[in-house]
Amino acid sequence: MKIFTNAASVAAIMAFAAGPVFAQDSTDVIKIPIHNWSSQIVGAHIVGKLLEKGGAKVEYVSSDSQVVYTAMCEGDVSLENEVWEGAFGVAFEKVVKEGCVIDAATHDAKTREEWWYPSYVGEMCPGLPAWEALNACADKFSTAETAPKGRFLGGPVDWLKHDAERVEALGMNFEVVNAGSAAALWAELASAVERKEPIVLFNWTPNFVEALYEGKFVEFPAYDPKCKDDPSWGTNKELTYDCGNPKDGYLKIAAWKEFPNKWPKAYAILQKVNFSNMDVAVQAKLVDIDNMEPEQAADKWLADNQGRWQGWLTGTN
Ligand code: TMO
Repeated sequence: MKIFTNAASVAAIMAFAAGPVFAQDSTDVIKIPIHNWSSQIVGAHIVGKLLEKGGAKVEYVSSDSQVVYTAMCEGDVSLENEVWEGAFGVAFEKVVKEGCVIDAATHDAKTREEWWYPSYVGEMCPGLPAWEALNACADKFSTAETAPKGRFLGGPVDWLKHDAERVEALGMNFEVVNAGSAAALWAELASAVERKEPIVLFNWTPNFVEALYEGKFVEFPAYDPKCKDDPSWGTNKELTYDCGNPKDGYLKIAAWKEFPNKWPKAYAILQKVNFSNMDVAVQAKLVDIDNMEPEQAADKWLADNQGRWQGWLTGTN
C-alpha cells in the first residue's frame, strides 16, 4: 500500500473522511427577498447578515410575496425567511410538492392573520368577536365609498387573503377595500383610534400592533384545509372560503432546492434561524414604532440577541 506523505494528500484523505466539513460554498450571490411588511424586511436583513458572517455574499431583491414562490422554484430568489401559513401556505406547499422548493425550517412563532378591531369597537357591536355580531352591525362601518355596506380594510392584494370570497360565501354585508401598503393600514388604524371611530381591518400576530393597541380578532367559522378547496365543506355548500384563517399558523423558512448543494455552510446556518413570537413582534416594532431603518433594526436585534445567533453560526444552538 502506498503511503501518502505530502500535505495535499493528507488534506485529500481528510476531506474524504470528513466529508461536508470541507465542502465549500459557491461564491455566487444568495438572493434574499424584500416584501411589504416590517418584520419580514428586518428578518431578511438579520438572515442576510448571519449568512455574511458565515462567509456568503448576499443581495436583497424587492419581490411580490406570492410571486416569490415561483421565483424561488426557478432559482431567481434563494430563500424566504417568513412563510406565513395564512397568506402563503397554498403557494408555498405547491412548490414544495413540485420539488423545487425546500421546507428548510419552522420558527417557534405561531401566527394568525385575521380581521381585527380595536377594543372600543367591541362595545359598539354586542356579541363581538363572533362574525355574526360584526355582520349584524355592518352599517356602523359603512363609508361614502361602501354604503350601505360596511367597509373592511384589507391588506395589500399580494397577501391574497380571499376576503372578498369570504364575504360572499358567508353572505356578509361588507365590501373589501384593499390598502395600498402596510403603512396605509396603520395610518387608518391610528386615526380611527384617535377619534374612537368604528374600524375593522386586516391585522396579524406577531406584530407591533399588540404593543400599541388593545383589540381582538373576529371569530369566523374555524379554519379547515378543506374550506379552501371543497365548496361542499362548511355552511355554504356551493362556495369555498366560508371559514376564518388558521389560528395557530406556522411561520417557516423556505429555500430553493439547490441551496443546500450550492451553499452547504450557509444552509446549515439558515436551518438554525428560529424566531419566537416576541422576536417577530420586536422586529416589527423597531421599524413601525421606533422608526428605525430595517437594516438598523436588524443590527439592533443582532446586538440584543448575540448569545442565540452565535450558536446558530457554530451549530451548537
Ligand atoms: C403576511 N402578513 C404577515 C402580512 O400577513
